[in-house]
Amino acid sequence: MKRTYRLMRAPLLASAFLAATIALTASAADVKSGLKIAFLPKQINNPYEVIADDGGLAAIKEMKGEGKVVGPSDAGASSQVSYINTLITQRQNAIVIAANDANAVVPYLKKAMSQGIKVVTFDSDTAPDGRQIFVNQAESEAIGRGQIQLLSKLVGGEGEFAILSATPNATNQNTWIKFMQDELKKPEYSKLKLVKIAYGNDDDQKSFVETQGLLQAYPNLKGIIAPTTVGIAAAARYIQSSPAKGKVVVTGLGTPNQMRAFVKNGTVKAFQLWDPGQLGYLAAYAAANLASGTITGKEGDTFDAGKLGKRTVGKSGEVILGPPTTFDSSNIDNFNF
Ligand code: RAM
Repeated sequence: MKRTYRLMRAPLLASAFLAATIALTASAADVKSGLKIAFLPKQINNPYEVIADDGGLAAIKEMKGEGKVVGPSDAGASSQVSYINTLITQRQNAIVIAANDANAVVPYLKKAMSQGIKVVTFDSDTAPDGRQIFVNQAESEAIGRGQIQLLSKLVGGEGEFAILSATPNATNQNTWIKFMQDELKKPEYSKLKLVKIAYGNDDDQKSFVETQGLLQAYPNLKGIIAPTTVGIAAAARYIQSSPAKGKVVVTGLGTPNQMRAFVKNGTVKAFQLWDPGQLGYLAAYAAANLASGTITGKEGDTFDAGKLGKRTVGKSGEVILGPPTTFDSSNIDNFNF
């Protein structure tokens, strides 16, 4: 009995050792079927999150898993906690979360991981100890700097501008804003002045009212960067029927489908994004590979992400989808999301 035990344990220990020290390479065939994978977006009714979650569900279906989406109706810091607890009780194999706060959810995600549930963040990360992999839409630095470069082009390199962000605690927006502020230090932007960072909380009405407030408080405002799909659509809607139309530039991150009308009627000239559906799809593949034990989330691990091909885990467990696209009247009709 004892001998048998030893014989069985040895390869197990050896493979655990290998997993901890050597990057793993997985192919599509290695993913288990029947995995229970739950998506937990920032907020359930945000059109961006819906597209991302649908991409995730499509991937889970391809892998013959059981996918579902649960989540709060507001993007508040701790609004996701009770959902995480329920997913733990339900013994999901993996949780894929767009975190509303870098820290508030971490103790609960740690509890999930301690029970063998794999955790992937996507869209908005937690502190690194809250997850095994972060699937990032693009390099955060490139997104942040790119937003200032685009605004500068649109306003002719000078003038006052404001940022209309999501919630004050959103990890993704805060990271991008940090890089925007750094980009602004370059001499070529010396005539651009950031006058205010406002928060619309990824709530359409609040974002609309905040836009109105910005225009009242800063009569010389030349531009608004809203690095949130909810914010940019609300800002554009306010501006299209205000005297600021044609005078105040609205740019940021938006979905082509939500922004199309504003581009066609001249309220918005250009904005950026990636394909949120592909983001959710990639996150589901990362989660399924973790849950199948084909990767551990270590730098250099590679896995097959279906139609997105082979992907590699980078530093701090980060997997990157790809560079963002800039949309304007010349290309917006080529995109349908
Ligand atoms: C909003 C959310 C999301 C962000 C996009 C750009 O929908 O804040 O987290 O990635 O905008």
